Amino acid sequence: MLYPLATETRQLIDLSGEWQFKFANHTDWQPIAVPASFNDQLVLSECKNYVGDFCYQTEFYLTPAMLKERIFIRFGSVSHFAQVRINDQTIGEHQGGFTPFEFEITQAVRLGKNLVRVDGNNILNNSTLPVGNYSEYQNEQGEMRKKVSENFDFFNYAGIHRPVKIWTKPQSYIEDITITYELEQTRAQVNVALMLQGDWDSAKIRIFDENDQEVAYSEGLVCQQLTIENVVRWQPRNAYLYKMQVMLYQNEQCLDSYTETFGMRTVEIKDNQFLINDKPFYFKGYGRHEDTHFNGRGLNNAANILDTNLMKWQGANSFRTSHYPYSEEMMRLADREGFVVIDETTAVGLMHNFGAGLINDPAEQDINTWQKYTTMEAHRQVIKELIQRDKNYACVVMWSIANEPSSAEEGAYEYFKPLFDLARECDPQKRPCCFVNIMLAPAGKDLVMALSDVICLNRYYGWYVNTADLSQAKKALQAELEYWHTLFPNKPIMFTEYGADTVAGLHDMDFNTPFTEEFQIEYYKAHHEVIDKLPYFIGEQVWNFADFQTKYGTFRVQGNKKGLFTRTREPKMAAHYFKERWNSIPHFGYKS
Ligand code: GCB
Repeated sequence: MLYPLATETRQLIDLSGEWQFKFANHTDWQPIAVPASFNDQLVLSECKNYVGDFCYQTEFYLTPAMLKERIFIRFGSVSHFAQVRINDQTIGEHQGGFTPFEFEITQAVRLGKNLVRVDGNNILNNSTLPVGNYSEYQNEQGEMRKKVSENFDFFNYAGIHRPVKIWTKPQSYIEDITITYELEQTRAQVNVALMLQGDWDSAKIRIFDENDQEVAYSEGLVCQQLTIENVVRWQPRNAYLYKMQVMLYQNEQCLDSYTETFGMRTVEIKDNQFLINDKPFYFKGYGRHEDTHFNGRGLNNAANILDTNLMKWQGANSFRTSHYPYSEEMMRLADREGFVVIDETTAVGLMHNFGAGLINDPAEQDINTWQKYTTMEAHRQVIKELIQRDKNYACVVMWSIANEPSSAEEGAYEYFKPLFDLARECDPQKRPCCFVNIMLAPAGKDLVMALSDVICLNRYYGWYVNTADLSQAKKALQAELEYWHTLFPNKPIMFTEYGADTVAGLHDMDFNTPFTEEFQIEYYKAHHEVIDKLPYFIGEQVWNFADFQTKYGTFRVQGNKKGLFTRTREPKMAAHYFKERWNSIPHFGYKS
């Protein structure tokens, strides 16, 4: 799916700004910012925690020139369901809160003023991703209310989270561009598959380097091959992006033009190493969240740029899009800045018995996740949409099919096998695929790891278990890592999460006091003593980059405090510790 850009044949209107908003059944509209979550803009707790239907609307204007073209409306994302109306005509709907969708609206628009209305809802349940525990109850006034208790550890922010754009395209247009390539030393054979609409007789492709010099040209039909000599590869933290201009022609006349940027690198897993451009890469970085003050989960470009610069300052080279596809703006930034990305679906919360003791109905306690949840369809959809959207990014080196599913329960392998197959089939670049394993499904109990190319572990020894006992934590960690290695000697192992909640400003003489800034550092040092010695351990992604908002719970004090930075991005002491560490670990060849 192409990112919305203005070109010489396409116009773009960005509808970001102030829209009108109301909860369903309310009569009064009120101002709201788009893109952003509605939750933190409305002050009252019942608004922040509202579950159910809501409406957004705004106006846009079309000129006579625009009406000669085909006209589309494109949403970066709406959490979690949206039905779109233009001038009272229903145009289409989309389920899934973290992927873009686009509808043609040519037949519904008119010259001058047009009205767009979005009827959305933020309900999550047993069939959606993420998974939520949905219920209904009567409040003190006897009114029915809906409730979603998150089956995951981040706040269920909702609304129009990413930009909305009106995009004109010519009558015949380029719908999609898929780029694959073979790299041999300094030569690249680039294969381009075009999806084209309407009438045309040829497509011309020009590739430009970063100095805007043309390095390859071809003319033909929907599949074309070009050769680039003296290729500069995309490297972690040293990105190089080519520009591919695709032009659609009929009778010598250019009908449409679109420019896709792309980098080229190889990815391979061999002898328990993760090779990028044939060299063993070491992941240094984070699991993150799209989470900021005011914007909630909505796009915050300033925060994205600040975060990227903070990660550079620390010598980080990678992150995982925990636990959902991030904005296209962030993906483009990562591609440009050379951050290596593990690109994750929305599959989080796939564990029915997670808080078994807290499930009220004892009859529910023995029910198996893979019988209880009906997420297969949503899971297939998000895998397809994610890969379709992000397939051309060089920064994406691996797809994460799920975070912490119940992978030790019977039925887990059968659930995941077709999903890994689907991801491998959908990806034109055939990148590795993984899932992220939870502590409750350790080596020997987990049933899914055979499908995963990398053993990605979220581990909390010394925090949720062996709390503050770092010497026991080290022993338990070492034993588990060795066990995984015995089971899968050729698979590399990495942390996709490890961390300890830390309240900024909390200090103690005793370095073993949980929640203090001193303890956070000691916790990480203990883990590094173990992993630095293991040649097959290929990366450390800290949980989390910054403190973030979660649902309410006795384990959470205004959210999750495992950030190395606060929610407003002040560094905790551990941020400096990692700056020293990561700046002294090379991106390649650390363990060789
Ligand atoms: C995990 C989850 C993450 C949580 C984290 C924690 O394993 O993947 O979403 O926030 O633990 O802090 O407990």
